[in-house]
Amino acid sequence: MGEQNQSLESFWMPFTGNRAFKKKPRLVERAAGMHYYTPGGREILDMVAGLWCCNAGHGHPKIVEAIQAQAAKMDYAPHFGFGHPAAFEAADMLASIAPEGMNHVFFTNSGSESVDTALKIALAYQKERGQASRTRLIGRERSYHGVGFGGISVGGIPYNRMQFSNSMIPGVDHLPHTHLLDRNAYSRGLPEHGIELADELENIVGLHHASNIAAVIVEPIAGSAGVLIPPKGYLKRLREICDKHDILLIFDEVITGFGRLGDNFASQAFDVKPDIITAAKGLTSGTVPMGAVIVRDEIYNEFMSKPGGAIELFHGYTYSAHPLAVAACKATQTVYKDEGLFHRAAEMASVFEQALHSLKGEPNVIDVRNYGLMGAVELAAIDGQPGARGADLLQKAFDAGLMIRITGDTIAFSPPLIVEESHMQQAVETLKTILRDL
Ligand code: PXG
Repeated sequence: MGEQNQSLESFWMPFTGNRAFKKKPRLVERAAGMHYYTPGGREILDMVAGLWCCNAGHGHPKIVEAIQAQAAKMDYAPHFGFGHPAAFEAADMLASIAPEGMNHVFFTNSGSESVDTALKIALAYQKERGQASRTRLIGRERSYHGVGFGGISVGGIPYNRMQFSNSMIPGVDHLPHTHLLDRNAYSRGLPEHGIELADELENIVGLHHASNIAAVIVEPIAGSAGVLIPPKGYLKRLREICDKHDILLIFDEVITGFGRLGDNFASQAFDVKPDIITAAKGLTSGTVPMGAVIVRDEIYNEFMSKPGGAIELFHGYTYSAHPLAVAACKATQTVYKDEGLFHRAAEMASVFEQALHSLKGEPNVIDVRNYGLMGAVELAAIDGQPGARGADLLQKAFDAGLMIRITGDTIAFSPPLIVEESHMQQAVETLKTILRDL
């Protein structure tokens, strides 16, 4: 069916201006390697890995084969009281790339479910270890932790909370965000200024008392809010303050996991060990929905230390460790390893940095920032119309054969880890042309 005459009415699209989209749709129907293809066959360079997830590139034959073979062998297996051997193997594979001492994995189907699962594990753990008064959760401004009630409550994106403001879970505080444009603009890698923002955690502890606080959750690099990179020393300082007050630290690595920062997880890239990691997206290179929560052994062992064989955690999903997701996860992790894609991401990071920073000085560009294969170019908003310039640019980029992600007036980049220098040059040249007559 052509792009023009398909009915788009029935699908209520997520996080999309439905009316604007349906007037002028941007449709893709095929993908391979670094590219999408429109129904008319036009090639679109994918500089966001779909939605920060297709880290192995599109349509990797080994991942495709594994999913096809599993679909033919066993469609579904229950994991409430039964098990499927491959699911245990997938958990082992994740434990082997997680930071040391984090060897237990709870499977979910998305980043949102991973976040809500992690928050529930944190709360239940505090209760299990006899610290039931530790119920408060601390998130951060401008953070995105998915769309579950837990996730939007600890999250810090005003529009995502606005329609639900009376229904947030109680007992949540927010750290300040770390985006200091006036002090850190055009930083390459970690910005110099802002470590002191972590000390706000001491103030929150001072206000509520540590004995009431369960966990802090942060994205090591905030993705959705426009790639906000932590100031030097900031994450270590958060870890120190959590240790001092016996508070759990959760890293939401839904975007930063699986090579995005040139290492297995941001935890390793930044050498800061959290107590819980949430993951999704790159876990299966976006091929089959799957999420995971990876916990420190002490947390798992606390649940397992009680006598008897009863259920230890009253939580789980019909599709936890779905066989298709497990097959995709195992094949994806094998591809990452065999093809050295995380190492490749680390090697390409400086080329990526050069390419992005060449946009400095173009019309309306007010910041360029990057770490690993994650980066952003921030544009000045049009007076009184925040987001309008970004929306215009998204459309023009698509028309010119380039897929990027826009948050407000910030362009985000997170290319598949197979990206070549020529793709980066193409993206930057396309953007230069558009910015010059936007
Ligand atoms: N945590 C983080 C850090 C995320 O980036 C989620 C949780 C939720 O994952 P699910 O799988 O439930 O969507 C995410 C998701 C964007 C964008 O444009 C980012 C996400 C999702 C959709 C759009 O930046 N991240």
